[in-house]
Amino acid sequence: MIREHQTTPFPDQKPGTSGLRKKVRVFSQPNYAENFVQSVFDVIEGKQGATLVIGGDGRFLNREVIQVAIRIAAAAGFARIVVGRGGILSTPAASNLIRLRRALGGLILSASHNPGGPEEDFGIKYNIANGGPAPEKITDAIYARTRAIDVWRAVDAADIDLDTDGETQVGDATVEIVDPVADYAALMERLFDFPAIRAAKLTMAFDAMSAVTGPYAHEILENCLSFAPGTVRNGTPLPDFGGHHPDPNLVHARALYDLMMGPDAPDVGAASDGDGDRNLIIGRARFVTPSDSLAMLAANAHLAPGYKDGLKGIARSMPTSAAADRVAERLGIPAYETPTGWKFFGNLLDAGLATICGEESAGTGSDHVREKDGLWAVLLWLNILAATGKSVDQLARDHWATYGRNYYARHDYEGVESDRADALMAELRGRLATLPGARFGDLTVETADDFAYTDPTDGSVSEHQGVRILFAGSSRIVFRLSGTGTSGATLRVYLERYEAERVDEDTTAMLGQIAAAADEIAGIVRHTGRDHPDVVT
Ligand code: G16
Repeated sequence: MIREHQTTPFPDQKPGTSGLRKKVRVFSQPNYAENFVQSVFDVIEGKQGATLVIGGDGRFLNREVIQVAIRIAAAAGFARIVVGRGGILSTPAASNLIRLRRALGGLILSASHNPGGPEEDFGIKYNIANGGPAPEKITDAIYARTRAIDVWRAVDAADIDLDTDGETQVGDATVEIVDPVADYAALMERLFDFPAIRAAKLTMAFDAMSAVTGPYAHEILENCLSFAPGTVRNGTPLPDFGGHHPDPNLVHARALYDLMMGPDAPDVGAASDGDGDRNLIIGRARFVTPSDSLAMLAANAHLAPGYKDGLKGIARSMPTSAAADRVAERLGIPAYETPTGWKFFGNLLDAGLATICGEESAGTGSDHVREKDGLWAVLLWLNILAATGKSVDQLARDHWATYGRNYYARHDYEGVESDRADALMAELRGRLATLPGARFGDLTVETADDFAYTDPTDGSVSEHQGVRILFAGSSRIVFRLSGTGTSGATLRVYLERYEAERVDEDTTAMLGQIAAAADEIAGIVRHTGRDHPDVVT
């Protein structure tokens, strides 16, 4: 039986860079998750008889929202609902499952790298049939629907057992509980040379950050690739991630960083985030920035079986450094620059214009799914190290010797009052026309603009995607506000300097002048009251 539940709209259900992310206590309000899930289903077409995938990163509220979403999906007409056992699916594994099962789409429950627990964050994202995040025209329609919704419908049924593989009937829908790891592991085995990785006998520390990649990493790294037991650390997904931020950067993966800089470092240190789509790569005494990692993976991808025929193109988000562009140039393939957000890569991948994509925010991936993929990046690194016999450090040095180096850092000012952050961006946008020709120390502004993107496949235009200040000699500053936070605003300032020959300098020293120019241009201290960033990555 389908029961109708009267409701009223919540005004704040606008999806951000990657779905709707809010505090758990916001999501726990009666009707809050239900309204959003129903709004998704009200907007998408073709539900009758279709398949839907549901899974999440195991954070607090995951199981409860999955049970509700199953009942609403069954009432909406889906014939089959495929759910990861225990409610677990990493974001890339969910993307793979959507594609494999030819599903209409999927619900991914995650707030990614944001912390979890009763006082922390939760999120819901809808992915479409290609396995990728819904494009803006769908998320806009979902938001519009949330503003008008007055009823949600659910099959009147009890909670189902999420922990046992098999099928259960919920109304007219069949709910299938599946192994969250098996299909994904099989895909990785097709893309990469597992025997070569095994034979290289590399040592590694992989920090799953008590988040979703634990079960995937245990299976692939320790069971399939024979890395020593204990290679995977923090490998059990916990609802509160053990009280940590599951964000694989130098602040939140500090223990891994310290290990890799110390005398007992293994060959490779790696980590992934809450939902398994981000990655961190550190060699012995060598941190690789995500922008460099993209460039190095692209330059060497042909060494892995899945990419032996070469790449069709390389795409990066605008704030990501231009290191990958230099690789594309040398390979004679196109380079694409998109706004921040993986959803912008989907069309390029579907159209066969790009094979590898990446972002400064620690995301790298390829056309094997339509999400960024943390373990995929780790495995491609391992495949390249095995094929070349080089260390991470040697590979990085050789890369810079060939292409030059894009020194790069991101400064985050977190929890800034939204009004103050908006004022900073508005003032900056107002100054853009006056900046070309202006000098800041030794730096001369060449161009300054507010990035707008026209999708080459469907002509859709996305404006106001971040302010770019380009200096003579290819140095650059980008300013934008985060689209994934759940309280206040986060100002992100991206600093970049290209050097063709001086490739072995200290990043902080190389970016000092540019950082000073960023404050002078945007008035960061004046607007935010902060004299240093909270996080530098
Ligand atoms: C999400 C998107 C990424 C994007 C990132 C940027 O990552 O999926 O494509 O680069 O947000 O975040 P912000 O707007 O805060 O700079 P994730 O890992 O949070 O899903």
